[in-house]
Amino acid sequence: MVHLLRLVGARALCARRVGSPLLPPPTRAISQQAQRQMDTLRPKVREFVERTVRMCQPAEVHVCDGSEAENANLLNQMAESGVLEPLTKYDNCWLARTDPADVARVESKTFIVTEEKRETVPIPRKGRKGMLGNWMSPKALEHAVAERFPGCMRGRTLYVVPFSMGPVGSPLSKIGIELTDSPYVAASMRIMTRMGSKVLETLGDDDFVKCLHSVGRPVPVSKKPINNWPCNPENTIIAHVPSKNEIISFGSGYGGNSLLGKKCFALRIGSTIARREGWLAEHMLILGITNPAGHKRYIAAAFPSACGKTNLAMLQPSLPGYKVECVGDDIAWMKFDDKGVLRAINPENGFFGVAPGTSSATNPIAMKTIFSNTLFTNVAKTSDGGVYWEGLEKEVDTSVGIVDWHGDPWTTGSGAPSAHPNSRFCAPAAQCPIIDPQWESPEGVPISAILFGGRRPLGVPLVYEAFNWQHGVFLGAAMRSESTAAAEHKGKVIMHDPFAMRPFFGYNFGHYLAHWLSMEQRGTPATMPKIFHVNWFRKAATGGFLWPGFGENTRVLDWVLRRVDGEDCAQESAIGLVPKPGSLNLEGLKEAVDMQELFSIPKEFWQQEVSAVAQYLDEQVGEDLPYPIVEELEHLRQRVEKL
Ligand code: GTP
Ligand code: SPV
Ligand code: MN
Repeated sequence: MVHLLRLVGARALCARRVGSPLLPPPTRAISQQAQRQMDTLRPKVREFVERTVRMCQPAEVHVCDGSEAENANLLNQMAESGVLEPLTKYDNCWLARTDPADVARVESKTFIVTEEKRETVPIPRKGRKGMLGNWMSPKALEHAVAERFPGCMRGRTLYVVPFSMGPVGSPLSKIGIELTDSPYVAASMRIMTRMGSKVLETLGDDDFVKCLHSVGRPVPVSKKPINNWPCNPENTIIAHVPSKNEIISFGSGYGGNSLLGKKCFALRIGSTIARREGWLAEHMLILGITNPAGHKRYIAAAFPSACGKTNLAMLQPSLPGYKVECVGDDIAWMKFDDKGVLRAINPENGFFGVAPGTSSATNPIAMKTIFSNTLFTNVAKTSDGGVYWEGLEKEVDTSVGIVDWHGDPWTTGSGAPSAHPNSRFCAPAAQCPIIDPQWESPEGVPISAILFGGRRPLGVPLVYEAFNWQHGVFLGAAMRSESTAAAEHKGKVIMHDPFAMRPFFGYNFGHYLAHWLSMEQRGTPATMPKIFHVNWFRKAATGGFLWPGFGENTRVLDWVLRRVDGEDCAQESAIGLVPKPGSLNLEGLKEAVDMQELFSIPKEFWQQEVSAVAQYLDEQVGEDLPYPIVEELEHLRQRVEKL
């Protein structure tokens, strides 16, 4: 940033300005109080703030201390300016409605910036568009910044948000500072991360990840923001510079685009740090599970966005005697300790969970977590000051009036959904009634099994186990899933989403695979996590799900744990180890399940699957595909031919 901002300072006057009025008014000097706050900052932080102030020209600067009083102030200010509405039915809960043009991550405008393109993305075969991330050169970024940032915060307050990913002071944690002109982002970061003065104290004079964020609408705005949600979708860009640990985001105020600790830091920049330092930064939930004998283990699971991580992380076991506790619902940082045991922390401090589909029937634990101190975005609102979304039909009194996520009156059967499919709650993790006692353990929790999975309506069985680590890495590489509303994709198509990380790789996926394969050398064989593939979403010919899912997924976890214990309950199949007939505990299952169909491995489907994966890996990863993955693919092809 230092280097970049210096250049920008020099070029600011001649740079073409986008999304702002032609002649912005001159800025007044920031207040003495803000200047005093800035004077207390240590040199590296202060330099970052001062350079940003010079470039972005905010009207005011506020260094966040993370206190209750500060938070109350922020929330009340946002309520006054119409950014938030209080949800009077609950305790300290608020609703934000975004501009309908700013509702999800924008993968097409997300870039990794490196000197060499190949550091960021494998070179696709001729004529193919690369699908494993977008590369930008440092020069192009410099230009993009110069076009967007000078004066972009005029009339707004710049919030200095110091945050720790992971418990403050844990050896596995990392510190970032987000400079943002969005009070919504500042308040959300206080929920999603450990935020405030303590972080600055812990940081001292060390380096930190520099996160710069602007909604990209200097005041006075050229056109009135929709829903009081300033954003600049035409000029949105989310850029990451791994070599400098920098994130630069412009134009969007929502989710992973703007809460920069989450996908940008913990996954994209995180994966590049993890590669350098020899660990893993993954799009995974972490849960603790105790079996009826009282033996507790931890499981991590990677499913693509909106494919069930939050739900599994908060599972209410249907099998008697089981207990599940939640460590994290979206991101895991995992490192082998000096005994060769893989240990994981959840770098986050809150849940930014998909609202639609969340109900007392599907996720009662989430329902107990989200009705205090929570920011809701793009859900529907009831006339008695509560929230509503698809899935709550049986829980909300139908006599109340409902306004949809646009703020318009809504009734059942009006066609369009009341809540945006990617509407979310942002709630403190500590409020989760089943938060794991070890969730803030500085050394992390030991991981016994890793699950990969996705939405596969056809052909893919409920669960199967990898033959070994190398095969497990292949299962991650070959992941595919039906697209969801969490990103800008249109329609339901089966997309390749290796490791559920396709939108989040911070470096070349081929190198990422080599890194994963190399992890086997770091682990002790006896405690190396076993790898599984699961699919809750297989459908019957009639269209319904074949498996009841949610709490009933305990039955799959039970089988997984018995495999971890070495029980002889699996048999070989063409695609991996599947449960021996009768070994999946179905006792007490309320509805009949067509196990034949749920576990069938249709030859034709798998032949197509093999060619689709082969084509994808060849076209997309090409020269950078590690040989062991090619080998696994060939072995799968041979086994499927024998079906
Ligand atoms: P991100 O926050 O985007 O990373 O999503 P996530 O992986 O945490 O997904 P989440 O748990 O929020 O689930 C998304 C949707 O999947 C919700 O509508 C859930 O109701 C649905 N879902 C979750 N688990 C199951 C399941 O076992 N079976 C079925 N049929 N649906 C499920
Ligand atoms: C996801 O899309 O995987 C999310 C939501 O968890 S966001 O933070 O917007 O990336
Ligand atoms: Mn996610």
